[in-house]
Amino acid sequence: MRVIYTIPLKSIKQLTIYTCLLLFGINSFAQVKNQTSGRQLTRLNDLWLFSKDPKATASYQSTGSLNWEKVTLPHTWNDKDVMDDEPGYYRGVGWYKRKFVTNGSLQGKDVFLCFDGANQETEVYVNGKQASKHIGGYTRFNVDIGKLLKFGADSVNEILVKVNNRNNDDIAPLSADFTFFGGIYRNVNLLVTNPVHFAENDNGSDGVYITTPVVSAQAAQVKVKSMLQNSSASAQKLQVNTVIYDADSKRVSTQQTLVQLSAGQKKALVQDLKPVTNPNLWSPESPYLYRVVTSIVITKTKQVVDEVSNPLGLRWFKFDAEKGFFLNDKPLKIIGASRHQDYEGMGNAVPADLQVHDMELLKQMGGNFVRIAHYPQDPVILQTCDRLGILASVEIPVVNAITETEAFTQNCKNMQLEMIKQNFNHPSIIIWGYMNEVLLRPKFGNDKPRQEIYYGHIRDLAQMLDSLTRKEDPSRYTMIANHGDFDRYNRVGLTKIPMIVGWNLYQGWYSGNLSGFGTYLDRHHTELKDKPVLITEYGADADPRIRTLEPVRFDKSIEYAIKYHQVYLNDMLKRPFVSGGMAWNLADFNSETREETMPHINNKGLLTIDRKPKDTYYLYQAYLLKKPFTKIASSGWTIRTGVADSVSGASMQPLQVATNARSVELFVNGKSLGTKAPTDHICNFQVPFVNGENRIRAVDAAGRQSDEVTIMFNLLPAKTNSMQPVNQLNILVGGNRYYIDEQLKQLWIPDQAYKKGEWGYIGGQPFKGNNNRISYGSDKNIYGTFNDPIYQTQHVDIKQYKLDVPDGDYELTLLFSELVGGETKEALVYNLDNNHSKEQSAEERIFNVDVNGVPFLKNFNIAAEYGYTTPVNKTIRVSVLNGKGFTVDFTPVKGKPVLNALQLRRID
Ligand code: GCB
Repeated sequence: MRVIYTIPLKSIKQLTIYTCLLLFGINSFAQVKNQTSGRQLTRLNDLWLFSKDPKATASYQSTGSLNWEKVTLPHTWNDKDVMDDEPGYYRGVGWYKRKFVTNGSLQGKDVFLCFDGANQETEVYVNGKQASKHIGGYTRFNVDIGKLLKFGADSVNEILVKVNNRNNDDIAPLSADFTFFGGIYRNVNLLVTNPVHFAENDNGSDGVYITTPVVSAQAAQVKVKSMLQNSSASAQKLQVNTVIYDADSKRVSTQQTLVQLSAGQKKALVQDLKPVTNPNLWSPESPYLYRVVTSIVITKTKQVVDEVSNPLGLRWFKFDAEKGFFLNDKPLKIIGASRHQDYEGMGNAVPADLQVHDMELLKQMGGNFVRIAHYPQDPVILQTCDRLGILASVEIPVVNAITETEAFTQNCKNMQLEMIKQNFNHPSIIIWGYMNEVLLRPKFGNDKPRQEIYYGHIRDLAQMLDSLTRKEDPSRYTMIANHGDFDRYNRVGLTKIPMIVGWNLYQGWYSGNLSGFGTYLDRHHTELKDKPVLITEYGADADPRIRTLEPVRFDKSIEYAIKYHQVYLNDMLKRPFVSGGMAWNLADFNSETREETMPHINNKGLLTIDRKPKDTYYLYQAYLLKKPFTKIASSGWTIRTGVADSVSGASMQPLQVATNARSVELFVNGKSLGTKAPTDHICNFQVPFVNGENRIRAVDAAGRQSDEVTIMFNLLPAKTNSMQPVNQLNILVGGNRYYIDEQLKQLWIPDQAYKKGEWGYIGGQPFKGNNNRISYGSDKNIYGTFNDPIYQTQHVDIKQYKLDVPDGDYELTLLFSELVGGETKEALVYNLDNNHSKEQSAEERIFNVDVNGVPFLKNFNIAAEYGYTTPVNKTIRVSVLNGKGFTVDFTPVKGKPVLNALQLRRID
């Protein structure tokens, strides 16, 4: 594992190094490993030029004519186009180039460009000659450029990199619910070594592999395997020194071994170190790290020619099919989340600090595990896991399907090897994975014999990857993550091959109901008795802008998501055979093909895509944290509206408090509402909201933890036709949810059937899209708005809308969007009971709208005038007189009239 050190410019010697770095054009953040170690590793992220102009697909020869823009790495070319309404994003070639000035000091050195990740096919050219080609977007690769460089005084070299993120059937992933952002989206480093060094060409690793064959509370055996390389023209007598330092930099074990390497030879050396006695064990509560420093010394001159440093965590673990997971002989329920690597507005090109912060947020949530899914991620993730004590699994991106070619198999094999070798020394890793939901929508559905052959290829690939993994690293477990089709995975044999079966389960979301989750777990326990199990995914969309008093499956409300996670957590926690589970996902992430309430974003995250905690995150804190925790879970819902009770004058609405205390007392504007004990870590209070400010304070039983929030309440009079003016009403017609428009700070409220003295629809029924999981509304992208949920619900066949409001001048806006028809889009593969392929037939819809008897919209045809799933707002100014309020009449000309939302504003 490679570590980059910052060295203060103390001595003249170091100044020389710094000068030399400036010559390379390396920015002021450049960091350098102490030169006595013999290697220099410096960041090379600045001063790149990038081109993706139409000629960008051209060959190397024609890159001279491209239009170049200045960029700094990490960089992706898809940060913007994945968010527009145009389906698809650029998947093709992008070129990067950079000048690289050398002086004589590099002569005789080995020089490598180290790419932490570029998606996904990368060719590197130096001074016009191809230096390498790498396949796969998620692992590191080192390119030996030394032989292609010019070394004269101030020689200018040109590095040119061609990156291609096109679809390539021979490279995983083929399809997935995430975006395949293109570019050099991780750091690039320049590595300069002496000719004798730890091998850089062993699958992108740093050439040192540490194992701990036996660890107990009394002693830990440590074995270090080093890949040594002599690229000089003469034989070398060497000494390899390995030292284990404890966290106080005290040497706790050392080993010196003499080795001889002939010219050009590469050799593996294994050192068995003297056991570390009474080791400080590594665990989530106490992530104690030793360091293993391995150096190569020329015997004759005593010169240290190379040195690498790796973390060492001493721990042992096991998965048991009956009793779950054990770390250092103690049972430990694994609870955490999966993580994708992108961030709002940045795509996958995310600075290290933000990535580290993700792991900190996982730790602060009380999580002890991260599933790094569906692909290996930036090196800082695992470094942070080691440091914070977060256990981890990593996997290669074989997602949804495979290609039955030799090339696909070989690429998978290389990815698996790279993943294992590059991350081998992280104590946080306990599992290597290699497939996710690979039988989701198996190919050849109409040709069963052919499908059996396909299954056979999947089985062979799984077997090959599993055997390879066990051979490369017998100290860890292997895992496949399956979707919830027990019989299919069993029949194909994928539940037998890995050491752990992972299930991605969505009962109560994509299919079935919440009680199906526990039933599924018990089925595993009965039928796969000997297989340890992890719930590798579970989750529900949670749009913090959507709230409801009546949560139902697929309403995307936070309230449903809380209910969902409570059930899943309870079911996992009470079953010892379930080793643990990982919520899908730590944070919302980009998935370009998704529509729903936040187009292009999968919002199952416990955090938003810019990493703000959702109430579900607080729920996890309440379940997992040992220290006292109390948080008002409805804290994101700070603007509310409701109708006043005619007796009390206030409006009763629920408010949730997440806690790990025995009880919580709630105060509203200083007055106690009493104390409540939580159910599944949530206290449900009914709060009598008054108009204006409601200062809410929750205090735990012991008075140790409290939380406060101020909720602005817009109290509607019990009767809207009372003399009290109604300044504004925003109604989501055909829906049962509240929607917070964050930009305008406005709240949209659920619809109701007309009640005298209030408002509501007359006739018709809520629109229901053509899939079984959705209770009302549509999940289609509404073009050109961020407020999709305003237009995604609709009342169909509506006869009238009445609003009984006092006399006055008003602006009435009727909001429409044609939700039926338009292009047939492919169903999202995960929606297993959704069949979008049968798009509801779009019969022509033409209707008239009259407001208080005056024609407003005549022969209104939304689709013809505006197109499908497009927001349409129609505003009319009306003076209400004689206590008549509003009557909006909808008269069909053809088909059924609709209304999606309604806004009333008083303007006098
Ligand atoms: C899954 C997939 C994951 C999706 C997730 C979802 O089963 O493994 O890639 O993002 O479901 O949210 O649909």
